[in-house]
Amino acid sequence: FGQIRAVVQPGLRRFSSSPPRILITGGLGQLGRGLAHLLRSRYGKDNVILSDIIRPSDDIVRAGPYVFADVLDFKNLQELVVNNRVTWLVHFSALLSAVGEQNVPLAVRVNIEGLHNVMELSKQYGLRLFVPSTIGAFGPESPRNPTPDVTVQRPKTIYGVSKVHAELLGEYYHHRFGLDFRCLRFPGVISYDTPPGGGTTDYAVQIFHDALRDGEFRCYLREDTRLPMIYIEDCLRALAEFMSCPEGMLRRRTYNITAMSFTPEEIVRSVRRHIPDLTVKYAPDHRQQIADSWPEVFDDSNARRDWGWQHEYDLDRMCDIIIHALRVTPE
Ligand code: AKB
Repeated sequence: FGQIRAVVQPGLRRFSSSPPRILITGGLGQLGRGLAHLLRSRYGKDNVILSDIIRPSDDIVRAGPYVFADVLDFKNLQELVVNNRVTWLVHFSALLSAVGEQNVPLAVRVNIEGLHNVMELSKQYGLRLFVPSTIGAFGPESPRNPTPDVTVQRPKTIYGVSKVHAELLGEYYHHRFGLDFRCLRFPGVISYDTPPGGGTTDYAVQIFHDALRDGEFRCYLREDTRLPMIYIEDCLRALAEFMSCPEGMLRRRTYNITAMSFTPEEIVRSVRRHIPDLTVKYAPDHRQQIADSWPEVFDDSNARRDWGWQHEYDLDRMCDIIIHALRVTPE
């Protein structure tokens, strides 16, 4: 009976066994703080440790445990896992698609060597390991509309190559050593209070800030570039649901998930319902070539069937919420 205890803190679900102890790497990127908030509400504040190599602000420290963790330093990670009795690891550290192309050696180190460290550590300590993958794990030879879970993957960015490597290595460690590896391929994630870090889909975040501040938006993709997208709330809920899913429900270790697919022209139309005078200029740059090699529509039917994935936000609903929130609390 030693393991069996009920958690009675207000607002928490009751557990028949101990809640997980979760470490999030790369925690000060676009997703970490929101995920920590969500998981802390489910599993208790002190059971979720946010980590990064960045000096945290006061509100990050106030929100719950925050530690320094360099994913390139195995011993540092090992010490954190041991000292904090970590049982789940969410590995967010990575250079995204556009920024990865600007510094390939760094992307190789962070995205590939960093992954090797967390993978090995998760194997040694029996952790449940979540690694996000991406629409960027596909390339021009993949079917683009729709793109299924299993198909040709020949990405043309170092980011995409590193994510295919993560998917394959994780699946191999699962098959060979029984590692509880879980991976969701995310589309472009849209948030308004945490900036994305150098991706190709970032225009769909930037538009809200530029439209409200200047009434002008310069888009680095062509107006007809269709890409799969998801609102951050849906993305984080998907991750939390997938991580808490009983093993028996999973029929694969890597799933596509998505909520919508739109073009710059379509998001502009949706934003103009609130800001009719918005002016837009299209000036495609190097990111156009990356976007042109990615899926237009993602097939996530396996996730919907196997573990009940369902999105809640479509384009208009997401735009309504973001514009309202940014008007109430301007930057
Ligand atoms: C990027 O644009 O690089 C990311 C992604 C789709 O993985 N947002």
